[in-house]
Amino acid sequence: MRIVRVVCPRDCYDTCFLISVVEDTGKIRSIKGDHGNPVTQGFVCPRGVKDCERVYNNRVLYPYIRVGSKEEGKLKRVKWSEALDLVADKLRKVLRVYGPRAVLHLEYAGNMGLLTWYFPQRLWNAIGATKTDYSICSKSGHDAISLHYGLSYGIKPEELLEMKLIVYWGFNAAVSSPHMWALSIKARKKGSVIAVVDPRESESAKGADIWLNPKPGSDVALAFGVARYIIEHGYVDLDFIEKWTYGYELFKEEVVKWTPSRVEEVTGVKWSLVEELGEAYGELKPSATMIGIGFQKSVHGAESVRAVALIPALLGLHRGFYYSNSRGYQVDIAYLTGESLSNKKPMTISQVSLSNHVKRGDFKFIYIYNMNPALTLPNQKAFREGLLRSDVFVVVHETHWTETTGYADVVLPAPTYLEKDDVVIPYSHHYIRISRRAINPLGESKNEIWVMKELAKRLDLKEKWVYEDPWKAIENALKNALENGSFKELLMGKVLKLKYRPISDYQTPTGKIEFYSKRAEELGLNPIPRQYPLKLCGEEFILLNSSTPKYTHTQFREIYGSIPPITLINPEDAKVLNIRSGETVELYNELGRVRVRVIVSSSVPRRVLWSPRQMIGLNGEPQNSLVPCITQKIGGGPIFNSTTVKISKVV
Ligand SMILES: Nc1nc2c(c(=O)[nH]1)N[C@H]1C(S)=C(S)[C@@H](COP(=O)(O)OP(=O)(O)OC[C@H]3O[C@@H](n4cnc5c(=O)[nH]c(N)nc54)[C@H](O)[C@@H]3O)O[C@H]1N2
Ligand SMILES: Nc1nc2c(c(=O)[nH]1)N[C@H]1C(S)=C(S)[C@@H](COP(=O)(O)OP(=O)(O)OC[C@H]3O[C@@H](n4cnc5c(=O)[nH]c(N)nc54)[C@H](O)[C@@H]3O)O[C@H]1N2
Ligand code: SF4
Ligand SMILES: [Mo]
Repeated sequence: MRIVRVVCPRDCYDTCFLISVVEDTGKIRSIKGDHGNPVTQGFVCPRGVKDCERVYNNRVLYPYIRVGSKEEGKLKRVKWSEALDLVADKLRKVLRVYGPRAVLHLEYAGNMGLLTWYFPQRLWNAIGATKTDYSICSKSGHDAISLHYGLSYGIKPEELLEMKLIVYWGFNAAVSSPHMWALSIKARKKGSVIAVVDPRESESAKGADIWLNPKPGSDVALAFGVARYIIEHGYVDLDFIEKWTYGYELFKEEVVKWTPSRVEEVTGVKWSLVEELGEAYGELKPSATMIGIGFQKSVHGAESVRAVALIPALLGLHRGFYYSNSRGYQVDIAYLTGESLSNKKPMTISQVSLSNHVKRGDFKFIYIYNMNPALTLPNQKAFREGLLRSDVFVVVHETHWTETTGYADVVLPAPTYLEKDDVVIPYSHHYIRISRRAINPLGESKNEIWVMKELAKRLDLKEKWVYEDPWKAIENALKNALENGSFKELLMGKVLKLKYRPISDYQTPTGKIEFYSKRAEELGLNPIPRQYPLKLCGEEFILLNSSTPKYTHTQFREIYGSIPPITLINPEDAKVLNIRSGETVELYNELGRVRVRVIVSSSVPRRVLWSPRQMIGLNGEPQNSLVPCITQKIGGGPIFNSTTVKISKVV
């Protein structure tokens, strides 16, 4: 039996240090938590622990190419050389006839490893292929906070232990960040108070001391209500305001317009609860305002993030929020991807509205890896129609069989993180450690860099940096990024810390926290966050959807089965519609129809439904066939939590 130290590379707040226990036969027996990381604390979530099974389940093990029509979806196993020759041949032809803009590489954070996600992009940057703007997840919130703070980094997870108040705002950490949640529970044992702001009674809301449930999308009004209370009760740190901020008086003018009755009317939250949260903020210091990524995925989600992020500044806290700390580190990602090495200027396209472009046939060659877009992107109908076009060639490099591999002309087998060495950069804590290969790659799976180099050779690419030794590239990318230790020590398995930008540096035009954002003004955006009217007409419901404990997006269905096709509805609404728990309904709008089983539950408010995200309906339609390709004004993010649907009973 051997023990191999690995790091979970999934798109997750926690980036756990783990131990894989490998039998002498070369089989992984179990995955355990590793105590080497103070934030991830040696325990594993229901997903990480099952990676020892998922690694052997539903795997793509060999290269395949399509035979027959796309609709038939038949594949035949081939040799690597045949698959690569075919891919290179198609790519060459598309480049010759249409140019690099007609080539799209589509990936996201399925595995956040530097060698899995970033380095392989050198091929595409050398060609000048079209890329996406990575707007599907957190971008709007980053851009929102940047308007007031410069970069969006905030408190470090371990600081939670020192907090007297921890506010999870649109952040269901009990499910989406079990380790930061565990730190918060530890803090509570020492007397800290946990507050949750969420329209529904989420797992986190159930575990909180204070719960406020505003109507979806009414958080600017709520944040302003809280700010008003803080201002009116003398809790504002005026010395801090003077020294570190800009535009407070203008902000205050806006905030005081939010009278208790106006806040109650817009948010649906009783003023006494707003007072309770305001009082907690005023009295309990220091506090952490934890802003969810899920929170910003609505039409005006970025505005909400802006308003909430400004609360800690009133209290005299430097960056007293957490959203994602990825921009607090100085890892040279542009070097890794080759973006800063290439003299080509690739076109960047919206990831959120990509389906429309794919449907229109803007791309003739699409290379997909590290993502399952045929389930996770908005407007699935358009996306899938686009992939089925006869003039589009689709290559998918995957560890597992997915909906997306079902649309591929070529499927290439990839090893999972347990089968390759890598380094993962977290987006919450700042600890890094090399993740070592626990077992040899299964079947004929080949890693992303190998595939990239094989294609580069076939295309006869001359750029030397495409063939750079990947570990040399990591060393270069980390040159200014480490707080302690050296690259050599990293290779030896030591735990290192990433250097963090100073907490009181503000990269704004004034160099201060800007309550009134000068950059927003320049860009033609509201300098002060604004509450937009909530629109919900006639029989419409808002369909909230968020993460569940057993799945990372569409992963782990191999272990836990399908993501349940269910929707939660408030008892009053169920009564009006004459629907009972267990019955089947169709959620529909102009884009699609998705059948689900109903669960009547008072955990959701009226006119709000909740479903696990990325489920597939009983009629085979994915949830995201209901989601439009609308992009947010700030940052171009998605609007999953503004999806509106009507309900019809299926009899
Ligand atoms: N188990 C698990 N964990 C994950 C993931 C996973 O797939 N599974 N994915 C990871 C990724 S990529 C991401 S982006 C994060 C997301 O993690 P979170 O940021 O926690 O996002 P969600 O899970 O969507 O939960 C957001 C919460 O916000 C609430 N909400 C929705 N609209 C509003 C609103 O208008 N106002 C307020 N106040 N609240 C609102 C929802 O009801 C929900 O409870 O999770 C990461 N962690
Ligand atoms: N309805 C709805 N849809 C959403 C959201 C929502 O809230 N609601 N949230 C959005 C958000 S925040 C996000 S982040 C996206 C996530 O969207 P995706 O990134 O598409 O989500 P996953 O299902 O995790 O897909 C990752 C894929 O990468 C593969 N993979 C894992 N490791 C490796 C590897 O080492 N190599 C290769 N080649 N492949 C690997 C996995 O097998 C998996 O198929 O979904 C978005 N979609
Ligand atoms: S999915 Fe997240 S919480 Fe689970 S093991 Fe991986 S990093 Fe940790
Ligand atoms: Mo995400």
